[in-house]
Amino acid sequence: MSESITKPNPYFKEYLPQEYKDIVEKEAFKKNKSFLDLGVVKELLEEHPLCAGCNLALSLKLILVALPNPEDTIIVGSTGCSSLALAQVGIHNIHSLFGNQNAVATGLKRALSIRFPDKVKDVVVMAGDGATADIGLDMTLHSWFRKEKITTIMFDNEIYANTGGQESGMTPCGRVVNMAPKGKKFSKINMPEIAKTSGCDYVAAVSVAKPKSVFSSVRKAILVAREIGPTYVQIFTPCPTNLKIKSSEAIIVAEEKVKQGEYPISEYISPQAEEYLKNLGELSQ
Ligand SMILES: Cc1ncc(C[n+]2csc(CCOP(=O)(O)OP(=O)(O)O)c2C)c(N)n1
Ligand SMILES: [Mg+2]
Repeated sequence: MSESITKPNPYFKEYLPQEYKDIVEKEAFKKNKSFLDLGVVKELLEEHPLCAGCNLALSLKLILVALPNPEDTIIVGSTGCSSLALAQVGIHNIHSLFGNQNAVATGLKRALSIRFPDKVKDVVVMAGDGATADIGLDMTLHSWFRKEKITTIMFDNEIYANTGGQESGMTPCGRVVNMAPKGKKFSKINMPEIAKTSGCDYVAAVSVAKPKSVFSSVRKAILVAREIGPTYVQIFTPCPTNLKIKSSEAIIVAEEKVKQGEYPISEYISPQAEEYLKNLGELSQ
């Protein structure tokens, strides 16, 4: 999307919905926002159909405010709870077939770099744990092996939430869920470690309960993907509906499980990415 396309034609302006005019005029497209801008500037997503207390919805708002250049960002989503909200985000996004998101993002990134050789277009995959680490694992891994310059963000609610609660590879061992009544039989997949060994130059596992770390890891991941290589951010977003947590307490669970060591937080930056971020002055954030 370019600024000239998003700016309303003065002759038609009065016919445009207020929502659209607000997005263009009230700094939703401002570059390099701070996470303190959340709630102050016009947001790229203000309404969504997700459940009350949904940690995924909160993390999506944090991701959107962290985009270094929203106008030139294209989101690639996948089927799942996030896709219900992504359709209402005020920037370009593509809905891929469940699990195919990193393959679609690969084609898109390559096509954009041919079509706009002098412009940076950030391609950011946003998908659930089932889409990223189970059914789409092949596509996720191979985009990393090929060193595609895209960012992959996983909303890790540790379950197939949208289909009523089946276990995913990211569900912890022993967890009983609606459609795994005997409890999960094997351990949670260590995706951050897999991302690192598969060639990602920036890898972070963060919790939605720490907004600043979600913001800064998404920002670093997108910047590194521009110049260095693939990047991965995994956000812990426990699902109140499936885990039967009170809506008002969902964010507390996101904090407590990290404090109790049940959800490991980590960050890996490759030497090249570290050098690059240092030169950009991004490492102190
Ligand atoms: C090709 C394909 N396979 C299966 C499905 C069914 N399906 C829809 S959403 C979903 C679960 C998504 O789980 P996850 O990726 O963790 O996202 P969440 O809903 O938890 O946010 C599944 C299996 C589908 N829509 N398309
Ligand atoms: Mg999920």
